[in-house]
Amino acid sequence: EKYKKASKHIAVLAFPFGTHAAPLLSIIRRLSEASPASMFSFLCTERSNSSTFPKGHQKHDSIKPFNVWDGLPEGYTHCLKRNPHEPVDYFLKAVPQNFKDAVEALVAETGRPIDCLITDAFYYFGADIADELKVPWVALWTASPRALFSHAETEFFRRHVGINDPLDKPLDFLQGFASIRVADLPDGVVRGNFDASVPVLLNKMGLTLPRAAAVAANSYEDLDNAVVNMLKSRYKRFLNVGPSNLMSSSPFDDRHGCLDWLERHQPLSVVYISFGSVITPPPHEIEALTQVLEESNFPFLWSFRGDVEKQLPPGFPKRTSSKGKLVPWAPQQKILEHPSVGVFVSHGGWNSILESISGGVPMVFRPFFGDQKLNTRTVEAIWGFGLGLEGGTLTKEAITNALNFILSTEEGKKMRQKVGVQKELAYKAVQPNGSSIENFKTLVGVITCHHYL
Ligand code: U2F
Repeated sequence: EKYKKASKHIAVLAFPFGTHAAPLLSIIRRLSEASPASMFSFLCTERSNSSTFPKGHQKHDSIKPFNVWDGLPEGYTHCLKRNPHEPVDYFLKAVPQNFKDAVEALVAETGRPIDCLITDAFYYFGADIADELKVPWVALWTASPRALFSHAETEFFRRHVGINDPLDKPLDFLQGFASIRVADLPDGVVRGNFDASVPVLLNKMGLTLPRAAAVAANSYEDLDNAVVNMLKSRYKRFLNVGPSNLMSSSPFDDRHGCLDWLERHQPLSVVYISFGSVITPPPHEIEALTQVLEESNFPFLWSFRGDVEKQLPPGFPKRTSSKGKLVPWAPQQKILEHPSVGVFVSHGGWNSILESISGGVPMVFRPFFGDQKLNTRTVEAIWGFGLGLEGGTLTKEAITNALNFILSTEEGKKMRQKVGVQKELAYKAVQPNGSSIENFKTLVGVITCHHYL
């Protein structure tokens, strides 16, 4: 019934891995508030929908989740031992047909055609589906504008970087990239397996996004402005509408008492550690990190996604219980806003960087895949509020040096000042008349009016 009465029916195609679906849903919630007469159908896998949509989400009953096939073979089980990229490869074999089938079923079930298609920017095929439906296509990029630019310009990078060029060769042939090196570019741009499923997807995305009525990104205009301007010249509309964590207050769960624990610590003293939602570092790196934490005096809060009994040295949690806290999941955004946190040890995921900026916390990086090396280098060499580990991995010496640098030196203080400046700019972007708010209004116009096609 609601579908029949709705002024617009907007189909949303989400990407079910990493932290993609949650920021997309957070933007959809804001769009729904701005356009309350529209109905939004949010298509993703059952597994992703069940964690993205909190139980009893009646508050937003104009956003309905629909499940698409995840492409997994019968009986496939998710477990820590498996390669975390395996379900992604299966899923990418099922697209775009699973989405096409689901959109068809959705229209049949609701009796309501689609008026606009919003997709994760990964889904280059959104362009064709939208053309077939004769509706505008809006793409949301959930990582940094600079990573997007690297995929948009993959052909250009491949022309300028030879297969035998050294990994530390600077990309000084491109404005704004002189401090970035060949090794920092996302996987599959100039190195790695070009035929792997994600590089193929991102390369096609780079070629297709100019067809989108708008490309929205979870960032703000003042962060990496030169790159933002280059993207604006490539797309019909390139709209930074973030940081999404500052745009809406999402509910948080502190069942492990992290915030109370932080209350008991000195300002700027705590090391917060999290490697995001996909990765657990390899055993020898975990061991190096646990040794540093045992031997040093830093209080630490570690969101550890592995098996504490099996993956941490025996007795580690007990021996460090007076100065450390281990939890399986933490209210990260709130933690980074807490005055006790002095540094964030991270894998360099984009959401983590935005949340660290919003909390004014300098970072130490151990990047793993995708955009994480590029993010690390950008924060370290261009924005100056974080450090990549010497040698790139978690070793005792590299961790100790980086933590001491940030927590106990004058240069570390300067990093905190620099991230503080970004924090102010981020907050400014989301204030009334701020750039992200204005861009958001344009986005609302695109999804509610047909003439934007
Ligand atoms: C993929 O990122 P990840 O999900 O691995 O990492 P982030 O982008 O940093 O996002 C992690 C989110 O999970 C939250 C945290 C972030 O919003 O606040 N979180 C939490 O609430 N509690 C915890 O204990 C731990 C994390 C990919 F791997 C990256 O390379 C991309 O940059 C990213 C965006 O496309 O997606």
